[in-house]
Amino acid sequence: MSDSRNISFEGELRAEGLRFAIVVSRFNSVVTDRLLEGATAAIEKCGGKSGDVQVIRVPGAFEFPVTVRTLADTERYDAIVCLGAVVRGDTPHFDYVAGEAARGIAQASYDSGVPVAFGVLTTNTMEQAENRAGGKDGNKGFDAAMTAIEMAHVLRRIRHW
Ligand code: INI
Repeated sequence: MSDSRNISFEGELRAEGLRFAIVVSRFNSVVTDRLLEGATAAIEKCGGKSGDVQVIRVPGAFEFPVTVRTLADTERYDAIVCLGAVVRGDTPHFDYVAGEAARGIAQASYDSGVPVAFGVLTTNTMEQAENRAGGKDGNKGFDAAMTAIEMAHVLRRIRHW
């Protein structure tokens, strides 16, 4: 097609000049500290500056939605990353915490228009969580930050099209 507007695009993996908030849960901090290392490594790899990254620690994943919504409402951030680990126990608690975290984070992102990356592990065991936080299955914190960088550019480009 020859229409010059009919071009496809993807967000660039360039973090320079972007401002990020990373919300990290203290619950299961053995895992979430590793996710944070991965996320900051991703931003650094893409040229982001540590002064443009604000890290906010919250008690657990259930606290993500209201924190994300409040951060998004400040309009200070190009993207937000949530890093948590919800590990299944013997009671239905897991389902409430993981379900509300996912639902509320998504809702805050839809309502605010700020991209929010879901770096929240939901696993049956701690071993599975550790494998995904810098272990044999990679680092989902790194992946979440890469998604945040890409989506910041995608939404910016859509808005300025
Ligand atoms: N919070 C987590 O982030 N991960 C968990 O695995 C978890 N479990 O298993 O209970 C958890 N619970 C705490 C919850 O997120 C809240 O902080 C708490 O209910 C107070 O609101």
